[in-house]
Amino acid sequence: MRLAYLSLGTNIGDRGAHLAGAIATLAEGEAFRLSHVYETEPVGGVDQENFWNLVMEITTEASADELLERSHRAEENAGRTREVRWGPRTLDVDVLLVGDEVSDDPELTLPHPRLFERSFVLRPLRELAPQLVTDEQLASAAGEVVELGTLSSLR
Ligand code: GSY
Repeated sequence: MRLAYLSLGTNIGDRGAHLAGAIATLAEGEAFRLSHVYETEPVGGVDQENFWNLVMEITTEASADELLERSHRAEENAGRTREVRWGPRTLDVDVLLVGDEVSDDPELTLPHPRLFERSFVLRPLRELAPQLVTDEQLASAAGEVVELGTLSSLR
């Protein structure tokens, strides 16, 4: 049993519904915790709507590949299309960390290669796991983020 952290983001349509709709697919019956939802400035240069982001912690027996497969399934269920790189999307799920596993597999690099560059990941991750994110890492990460509240309070 180990802890895995996934980052969820959405900026098309009913953002709360896309986040809420993904949780059961990602957890597959395992115990989980959710960070608050954050409204975040888009990172990546494309002019688009703000995102809603959160981080999910799963206490899991799944392999990293199984977690990646759950993530793809949740994106497909949300009607995800991949037209524009860095562009708007109904749902994006990134596997950030799976225990202390390290992998340079291009399909699933662990820890996630851009984990420490993005405030929209670090703020919610730090809420769940303060020991994983230092003040310095948070200060040097890109993008404005505003805490909105729990996912259930926004539905
Ligand atoms: O990498 C996840 C998708 N994404 C996001 C996101 O989730 N939040 C913000 N704020 N910017 C983003 N740019 C991309 S691509």
